[in-house]
Amino acid sequence: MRIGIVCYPTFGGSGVLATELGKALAQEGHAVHFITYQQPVRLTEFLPNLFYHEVQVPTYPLFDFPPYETALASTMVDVIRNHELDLLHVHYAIPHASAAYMAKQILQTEGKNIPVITTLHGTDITLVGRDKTYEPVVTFSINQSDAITAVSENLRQETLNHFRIEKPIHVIQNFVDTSRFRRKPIDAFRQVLAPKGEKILIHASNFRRIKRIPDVVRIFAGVRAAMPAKLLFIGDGPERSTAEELSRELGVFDCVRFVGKQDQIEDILSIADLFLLTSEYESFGLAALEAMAAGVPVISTNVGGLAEINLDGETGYACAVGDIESMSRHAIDLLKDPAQLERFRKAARIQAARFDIQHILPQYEALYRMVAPAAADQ
Ligand code: GMT
Repeated sequence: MRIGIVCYPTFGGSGVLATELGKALAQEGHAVHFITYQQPVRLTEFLPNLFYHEVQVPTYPLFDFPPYETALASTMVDVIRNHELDLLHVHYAIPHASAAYMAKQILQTEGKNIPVITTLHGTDITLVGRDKTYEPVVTFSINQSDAITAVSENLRQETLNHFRIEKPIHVIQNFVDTSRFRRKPIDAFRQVLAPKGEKILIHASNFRRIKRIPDVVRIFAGVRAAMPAKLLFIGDGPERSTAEELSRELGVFDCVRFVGKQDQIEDILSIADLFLLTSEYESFGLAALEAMAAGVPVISTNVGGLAEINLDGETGYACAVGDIESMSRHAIDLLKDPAQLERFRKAARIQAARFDIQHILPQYEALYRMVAPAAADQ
């Protein structure tokens, strides 16, 4: 099939998932066209049937806010016309679902029906989408989609609780490629970061408030008081300076490394002993799943879709939001017991395998066949 994928190109989970999906679809022989304003961060390899169309947003002195959504809808129309796309799969409702609706309407005047699938990822529903400023457009454009998916059962429920959705929401959970995300023998790298055999804890995110970054630092300070340990922060964002300040205040700054945004996160995860995810909410928690695939147990909160992936007492521990004491204690107990840590590692890997891309990709393909049966028959 010829598939258009619209996503945010940045380090957020929805963009990562959309890009990995597009790459996997292209490997299956579909022609995949990414439409967004910048090359997606994980779109690094060349495949003959993988295309990238950059949305240009011309500026004009009149515009305080250049109209990205209009430019995006126009680019969608252009790509659909010129490449005869069979369907459009948009990730993150705002503003992708409404731009897709606009593109669909324009093409309908030319007698072309382009099916639109909207995948809801999280904050488009739980935070931003619920804001009164956006809610009517979000509700309308989700309902106008030919199919709707949510990345976890929890997000499906959240959507139904807060929006008047008139269509079924299909749950297609996020996935990981376990052949890529796995434990790799890169001890030399570990040696550089933790030369004295210190335990390595990792947090990866976009450092937004919802991630409760100070909790990560406090948990680490608890661990550091009990044993030699290092904390690696992967990613960047608004709470980074808070993390730096707090780690100075708690006297652990020398043991904390900020490694910034990383493309090869699978290599870094390979040296980790524990992954920390302290969010106030996660619709899914893709970063935790990727860590588990690399055999890293997860200490997380037990909110949203996290409970669907991190099995408390088996693949890690899932605690109440803000319960720093329990999270530190679990981390210390696990790190002090190599046999138990090994059991958790294996369980994490087994659990991640349930979300392997091989199981999830066919679910998207089945949905594509449902919304565009004629194209699927070709
Ligand atoms: O807030 C983020 O972490 C980024 C955001 C996004 O849309 O880029 O992530 C959301 O989508 C991810 C992929 O489906 C999920 O794994 C994250 O849990 C979700 N974030 C939240 O719900 C806060």
